[in-house]
Parts: sequence; C-alpha cells; structure tokens
Amino acid sequence: PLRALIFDVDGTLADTERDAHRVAFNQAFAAAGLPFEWDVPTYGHYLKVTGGKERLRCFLNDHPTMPQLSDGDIARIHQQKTAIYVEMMQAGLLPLRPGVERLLNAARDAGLPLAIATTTTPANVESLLKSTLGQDGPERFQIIGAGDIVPHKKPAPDIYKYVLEQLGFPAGDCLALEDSNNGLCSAVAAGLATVITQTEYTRNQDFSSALRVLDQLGEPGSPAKVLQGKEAG
Ligand code: XBP
Ligand code: MG
Repeated sequence: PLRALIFDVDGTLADTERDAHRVAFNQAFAAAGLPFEWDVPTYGHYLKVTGGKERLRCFLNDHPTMPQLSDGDIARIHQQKTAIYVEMMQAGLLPLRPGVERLLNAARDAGLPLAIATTTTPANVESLLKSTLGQDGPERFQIIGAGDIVPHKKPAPDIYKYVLEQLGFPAGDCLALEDSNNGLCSAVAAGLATVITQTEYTRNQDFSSALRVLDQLGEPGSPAKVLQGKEAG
C-alpha cells in the first residue's frame, strides 16, 4: 500500500533556484561587498553541491583569487541570503509548479500523509508553503525534514531516512517526488521509489533509477499515472 508522499522542495514543489535562491545569493553577496555574482549557468553548475553554505564554500575553493571567507562569514552571508529569500516568498511572486497543488489536494482527500525532505533552510520551506498554500500550508505536511537537521545533505540518504523514521513507514510503502539527480540518489539510497519532475536545470541529468520521469505534474492525467499500482491506504 502507498502510505505517504515525500516531497523535495526546490525544483519540485516550486521552481525556486534560478529566480529566487540565485537572486537572493547575489543580493547577499552584494550587501557583503563581495566582488562576484552567480549568473544562470554558473549557478546551474554549482547546484551539483546541495546546501547554500556548502555551495558557496565549493565556489570559493574553485576560485582562489576571490576573497576567502571563514565558516563564520559564510554562515552570516547565508543568513542574510535566507532573510532575502523569505522576503521574496512573502511578496508571493513564486507559484507552485503546475499540478502540485492538485496532487496535494488529492492526497489530502485520500487521507494520504504528506512529508518534506529537503536540503534547504526550514525558514525557506515555511515561507514558500505559506505564500503558496496559505498560513496553514506547513501544517499540511506531517513531517518537514529540512536543512542542517541531518549531518550529510543530499545525495546522502540521511534526510529521507530521517523523514521515514519520523513517519514510521517503511520506504517501500512511500513515494518520493524529486527534480534532480542529487535528490534521486538520496531517495533511492533510502529505499524509495521516486518520481522525477525535471526542471530547466536538471533536464539533462541521469534519472535512470527513477520510477518515472515527467516534465511536470500538470499534464492531463499525470498525477493518476504517478500513483498507478500504488493504492492509497
Ligand atoms: C536544494 C538545495 C538548497 C537550495 C538553497 O536542493 O540545494 O541548497 O539551493 O537553500 P534539493 P539553502 O532540492 O535537492 O533539496 O541556501 O537554504 O541551503
Ligand atoms: Mg530539488
């Protein structure tokens, strides 16, 4: 039986990376007086590293001529980036991806528990869910596993294992929804069947271990297809 749906956030619930996270990073860099910014392809390259602080560290390692920041500096700049991102979400300009709200509503009507497994900062998840689903958006999810709650971010399985443990369901009874190879690796390593909805950034990644690869959930009939063979209950 299908007992729960576990959603990634960035790229899966909403297309947050290019126009929200990337822009928030650049505004935080500018506010800190840093002499670099991430254009769209550069950001796409560094999405190979999950976690904003880890992404910035990797970029600096690759660019030894740029100012080298301490972990404390990175944490402060990242906090500023989170504040900027949360303000963007509160402005309400970023929608959920097509079909996402319909699937969330269908799951609620079927009594199917929902959970979140993401590497992003908890405040980001909360502000996105509130701005798109309303003030009680976060409460639609039984468990929200996010950010630094586990030591190893995706592609490590830790965040999915944590969420499964909290849910109390075996991996074989749950379905993960992801958009990236890092997310897919994480979910599959935790034992989860995974449906991919690709984004502009992840279109050319390897999804050979996915249960199904879709452009989006908004095509006619796609949520039903996703749930084929896995009855709610
Ligand atoms: C999301 C991430 C995050 C976001 C930024 O990956 O890697 O780092 O890009 O969020 P996934 P923070 O969708 O696989 O969970 O800056 O809060 O880390
Ligand atoms: Mg993602």
